[in-house]
Parts: sequence; C-alpha cells; structure tokens
Amino acid sequence: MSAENKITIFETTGFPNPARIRAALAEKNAMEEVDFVEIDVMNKEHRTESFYAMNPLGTVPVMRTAEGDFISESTAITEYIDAHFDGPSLTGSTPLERAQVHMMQRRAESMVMDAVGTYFHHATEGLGPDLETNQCSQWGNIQLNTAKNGMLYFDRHLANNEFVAGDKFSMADITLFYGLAFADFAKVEISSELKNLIAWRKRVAQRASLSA
Ligand SMILES: N[C@@H](CCC(=O)N[C@@H](CS)C(=O)NCC(=O)O)C(=O)O
Repeated sequence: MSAENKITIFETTGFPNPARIRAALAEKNAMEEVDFVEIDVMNKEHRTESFYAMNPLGTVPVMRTAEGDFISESTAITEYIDAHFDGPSLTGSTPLERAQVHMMQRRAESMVMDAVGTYFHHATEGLGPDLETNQCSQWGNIQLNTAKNGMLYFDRHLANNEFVAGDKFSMADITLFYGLAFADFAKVEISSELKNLIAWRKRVAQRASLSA
C-alpha cells in the first residue's frame, strides 16, 4: 500500500463509538481527509474472518492508516487523529494536560459510555437475539447503576469545570457526550436534577463537531 492512500475509517452509522471518531475528525477539520467504509453490524459483517483480521475484538470503529496499519479502540484512533492532523489538541499539550485528559476520558468511558453499553447489551434486547448471544441481565443491571452513579459524578465535577478535563474541550468531552447519547438511545434516564451535566451537554452540543 502506498503512502498516498487515505486513512480509512470502518464504522457503522449511528453507533456511539464510531460517532466519537467523526467528532474528533470534525474538530481537526479533517473529515475530507479520510474515507469511510460502512460495516453492516446488524448483518454480522463485524463477525467475519476478514473483519477479525482488522480487529480481533469484532467492534467498530477500526482505522486503517495510509500505510496499512489497523488501529481499533476509539481512544487510540482519536489519539492518532489528534497527532496526525493540525488543529487544537484533543489529548492535551503539556504532560499534566495529557494525563488529565487520559484520566477523565477513561472515567467517561468506564463510568458512562461502557456502563450504558453493558446495560444495553446485557439487560435489554440490545442488538437483537442474533447478535446478543451471551447475555447476563444481572451484570447489565449492575452496570446501569454504575452509569447512574457516573452521571452523578460528572454532574458534580462539571459544577467547577467548564469541560470534562478542565478548561479546554478534549476527547474526554467527546466520550462523555456520546456516552449520554447512548444513554438516550438505551432509554437510560438522565435525571433532570443533574443540572451541571445537562448545562454542559447543551453547551458542547453547539459545537459543529457534535451537532451532526
Ligand atoms: N472499546 C471499543 C468499543 C467499541 C464498540 O463496542 N463498538 C460497538 C458499536 S458502538 C460495536 O462494535 N458493537 C458490535 C457488537 O456489539 O456486536 C471502542 O472504544 O472503540
């Protein structure tokens, strides 16, 4: 594969993790710099030998670099995009900022995004009986509680912080934003008492990268 190939993002429209990549690309003004390939998750295209060769975990998104390397995990892809394209940093510039963004991103992921995902896949019909073949509803409901506690944690955190990782927009905001979008989709209530979280969400939703 030659260097003039574009980066390719393998994604599934409307799914929350691929949406994180689109947001990162939009923040870097790089949407036109990559190709997108749709993966038909509902028809198990992500559970084929050729997909497992790109990502053994069988999840979207996956990125193929211009040189032909495959990267999965939304955070890893975002880190690549952030370093590869010009524009404001999404992962922090100083050692402290980088550590803070990483820490808060991981919290947004495990306390909200992944917790909602586990509830959705294990304690609801999820993607339907063809795809959800290994459900554990008890674990799903425990994670529902994790998600609710996570939202409460971020509500308190955002009382004193403009953004998730301090005073600059970062990939931690992108993860929390799509974690809440996933919550809406999975019908996990975002309590109206979480005023700071709701105000933050309204504020960041105005960014062009998140309003698509
Ligand atoms: N930790 C992964 C999670 C990726 C993930 O769970 N993607 C979902 C779509 S949002 C998926 O591929 N689901 C397929 C399935 O559950 O079978 C990341 O950050 O990219």
